[in-house]
Amino acid sequence: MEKQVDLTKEIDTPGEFKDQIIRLGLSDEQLVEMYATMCKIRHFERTADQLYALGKVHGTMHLSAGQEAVAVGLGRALRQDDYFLNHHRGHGHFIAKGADIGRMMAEFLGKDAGYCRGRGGSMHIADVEANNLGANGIVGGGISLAVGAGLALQMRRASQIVCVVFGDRAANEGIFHESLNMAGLWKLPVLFVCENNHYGMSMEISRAAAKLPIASRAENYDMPGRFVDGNEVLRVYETMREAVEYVSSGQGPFLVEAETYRYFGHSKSDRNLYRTKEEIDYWKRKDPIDRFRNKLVEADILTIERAQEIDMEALKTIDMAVEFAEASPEPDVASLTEFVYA
Ligand SMILES: Cc1ncc(C[n+]2csc(CCOP(=O)(O)OP(=O)(O)O)c2C)c(N)n1
Ligand SMILES: [Mg+2]
Repeated sequence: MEKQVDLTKEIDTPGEFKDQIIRLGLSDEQLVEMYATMCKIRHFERTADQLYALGKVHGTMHLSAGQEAVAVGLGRALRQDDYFLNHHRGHGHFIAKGADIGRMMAEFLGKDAGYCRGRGGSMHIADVEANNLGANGIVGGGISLAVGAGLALQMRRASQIVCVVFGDRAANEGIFHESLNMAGLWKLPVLFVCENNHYGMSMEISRAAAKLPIASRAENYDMPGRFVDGNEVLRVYETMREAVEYVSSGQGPFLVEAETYRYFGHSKSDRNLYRTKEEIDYWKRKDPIDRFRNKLVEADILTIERAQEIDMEALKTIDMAVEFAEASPEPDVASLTEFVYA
């Protein structure tokens, strides 16, 4: 079977960017902030990788470098008090949704200041008070939890929605189909976001899905479905904004599939032997941060010098988060059995 992506195809349509900005009504400040958040996520992932190599991180890790535009486009479209669930590759989404980077790093290092008091690690960042219902190491696990949260919101007649992010391979699990069916049937306020990075561990999507795009599955569950270039932050934002408006108006659930690519291996045990150089080169040309920076510079919204400064400031923020995490105490041994039972 042919791969899903034509590696020779044009990446951007000339002249599109200015139209997009006008249509979306984003200020220069907001655009630059989106760029800065993408830089922060990239540095966060690189730094987390380095900390792992130094043996400081407990458990494994799934890094999302390359997928920053999905996180930032979605983060801007969601409202502060919307509920949020995530999967194992979720650092970027939490950062874009406003999580405290120091507490995230502390969680990775198993420190008491971490979001789960150092007990969860990279795959378990949760902050229930901030309506962040957590990440999940069970592929597809968050999808059904989102349906439960959506039902609770509907019964309470709340104005918020719940958003859940999951991977392309989670969309092949039974839980995806059961959950979308229920959400479509009961018209629950759930935004389903499938982050299609082409791989579930090492197998390419075209060898795993009978029909693409995944977004077309929405029709079977009576909800709108959209496929979007997940490496183009403004297109992601526009699509997510449409989806958030639809779901929060009470019309029911919505499925968005954002196509993107991860640069690192699946997890820390991946020797990365299954991708061609041509494929990697294609996606490097489509890099979400480079593309957005180039467009901002072309549109005179950012100078190259200012872009470099923003990048350095992002790195500094991450370094400070690491300092905070390293200086934080270990959890008290006496608290070992706390949080085991609810
Ligand atoms: C129910 C279940 N099956 C298998 C696994 C092992 N596993 C962890 S991640 C993964 C691939 C997930 O791929 P995808 O959903 O596309 O997310 P991505 O890793 O690409 O972000 C698998 C099979 C698991 N954690 N849970
Ligand atoms: Mg995947």
